[in-house]
Amino acid sequence: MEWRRNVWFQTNQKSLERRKEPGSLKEVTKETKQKSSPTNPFSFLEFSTVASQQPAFIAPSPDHSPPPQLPESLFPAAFFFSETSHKMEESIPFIIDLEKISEEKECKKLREACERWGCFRIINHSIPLTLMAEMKSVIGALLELPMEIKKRNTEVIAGSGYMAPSKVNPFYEALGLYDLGSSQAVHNFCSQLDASPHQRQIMEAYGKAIHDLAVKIGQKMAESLGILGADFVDWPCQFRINKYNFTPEAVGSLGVQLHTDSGFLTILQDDENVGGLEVMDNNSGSFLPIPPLPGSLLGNLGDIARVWSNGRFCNVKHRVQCHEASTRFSIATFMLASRKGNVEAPAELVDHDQPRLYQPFIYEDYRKLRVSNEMHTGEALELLRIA
Ligand SMILES: O=C(O)CCC(=O)C(=O)O
Repeated sequence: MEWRRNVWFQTNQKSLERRKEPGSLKEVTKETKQKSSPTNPFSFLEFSTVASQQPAFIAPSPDHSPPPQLPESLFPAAFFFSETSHKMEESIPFIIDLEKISEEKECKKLREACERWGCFRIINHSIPLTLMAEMKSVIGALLELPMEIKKRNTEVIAGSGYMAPSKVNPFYEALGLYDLGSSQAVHNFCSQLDASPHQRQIMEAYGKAIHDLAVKIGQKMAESLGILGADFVDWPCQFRINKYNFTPEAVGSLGVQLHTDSGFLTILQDDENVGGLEVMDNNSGSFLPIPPLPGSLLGNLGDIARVWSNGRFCNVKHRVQCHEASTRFSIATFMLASRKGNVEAPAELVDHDQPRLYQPFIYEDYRKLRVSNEMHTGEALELLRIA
């Protein structure tokens, strides 16, 4: 354990030094502020910055052992405060330690994160660090394949296959599959891309581990609202691997536009070196950068989480900004909605004081509603609102 702590402290020092350099996140944030103009749609937004240093790379153990159990005090990066107010009471209770999730305090923290932000970091999640690192290297190789091979990755549902760089997102491309819980779907994806036996093995192991994790976190989110026995095992998961080809010209522009995820819960392995993800604070409309926290994952709540919780949980608006000319990768697992029947809040979450907010609907219909109306930030929910 000692050597891991040493790696952490040494690299963390470097990270602190880097933060002071021109071009660091803080500097770029300032620059973005200065550059904003009446023609910039985001010019009214106020940026906040990270209060303290981010932990650095934690070397993976060679034996697929569980992630190191670092105490929360070693993860100060998860606490933010507003650059203008500097009030620590605005900090986000943001890190969820899955090893402690059966404790009341941690479960309450999960509920608060879901209600206030719709977003939280996950530590001690039990996905081996080596598997995460190997998966990153597999997706790097798959996204390097020639275009004609990547184009074989066709859609099963809208948006589930290959996405080439486009006019809207010129620096972004992605490969994907529907659905991760199906070994046949994973097999088909690997075959489309001529994956090697090793790449298949990693995809299968990662797919199973991350699917199980999404199910577990879904259950804990439900428990945090007092719903026991909610079962997410059969909820389909869309899977997407993202690459951001950030060139020097891309600096200052968006890698992915502002959006909410349409499903219930997204588990994101964001790039451990290259930041850029920002979430919107629904209270103020300002953006918070989410700096990398190596070895952790991120939980993002989508539109279905808002409906299922009868308005208690927040669907987080987020986007990816290019801050540096560097390739960024991320791996997203979207747990969508129940395969059977309607999307609706369980009866336990509906009563006289909190009447049902949304009419029950089929998830696929909701997805089409979003696409056909070009409503990418959850506005389509308003079309289904009944209270
Ligand atoms: O790359 C990221 O960090 C975010 C990706 C994302 O928002 C998405 O895939 O929906």
